[in-house]
Amino acid sequence: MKVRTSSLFLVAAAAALLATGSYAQDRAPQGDEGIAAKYPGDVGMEKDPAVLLLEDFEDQPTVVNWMQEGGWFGGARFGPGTGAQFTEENPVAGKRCLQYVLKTGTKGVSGMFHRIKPQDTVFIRTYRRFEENWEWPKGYGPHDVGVHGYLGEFSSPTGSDLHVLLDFWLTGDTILRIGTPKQTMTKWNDFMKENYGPTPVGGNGFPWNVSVPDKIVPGKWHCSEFMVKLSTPGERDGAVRLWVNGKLVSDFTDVPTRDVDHGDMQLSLILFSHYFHPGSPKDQVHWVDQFVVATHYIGPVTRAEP
Ligand SMILES: [Ca+2]
Repeated sequence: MKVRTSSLFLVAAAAALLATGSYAQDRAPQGDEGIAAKYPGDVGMEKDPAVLLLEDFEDQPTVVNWMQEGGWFGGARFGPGTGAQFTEENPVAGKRCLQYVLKTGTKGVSGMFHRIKPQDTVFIRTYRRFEENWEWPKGYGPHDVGVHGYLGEFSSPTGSDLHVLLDFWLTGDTILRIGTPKQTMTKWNDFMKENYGPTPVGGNGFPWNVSVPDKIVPGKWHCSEFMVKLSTPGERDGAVRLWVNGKLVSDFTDVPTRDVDHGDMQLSLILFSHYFHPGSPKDQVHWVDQFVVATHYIGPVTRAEP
């Protein structure tokens, strides 16, 4: 009876929230509630009006000059000898994925960049797999991907006016970090502690305030997605969310991502990095696949009905 009363109360509360509209607007989607559900295997997803970029590595990625639109720049090179080569071994979807070959001490291949049409809200989904005998570097990172906002010239990934970076950690954890070195807010470590409580792996990473994410399992694909919504200049109404394998783990809607001096700043640059600060402890490989940037929640790759 107690359970029943409680359930009824929850139903009534949910109905009340839906009636006000606030719950329906603010609830973060999860699982297959995104764009990917409409495109099994991600096939044809690039045509969706919400999709800004789909890089599935099925065809040769387009490489352009620095800061040009329509492709990857920043030293993007592929093929034998570059440390980044295509393979047909175990892709997430399609026939191919990209394999990174790390030699002992290597930090990774050069970070690739891609310009998107400037946005206030961006979702980024990526798949990553580490070899079964994977050994984590004994230090910071690796970074995985990032999104940047800046005014004037782009300086560097961590020197831009706003950067939100998806990182992995040597404990097999997934975390989102933020930095705004040229804005009013610079001390994110303190801000996190004072406003959001202890962070999972320290520093400027957002806590997992919704659920604990799946650990990275070497040999298995790990799906991460994050979103950044810019705040009204000078207000604490920006949003940052992180999903791991389709499950929401971090959800913050009071983030000051844009100060009054950055009213014209938008999200315009994507970083595809995979950078290990201390270098790989041995020769080993890892893979990426099905990278998507969109204006709405994407979700994990879905499969066609049998
Ligand atoms: Ca693929």
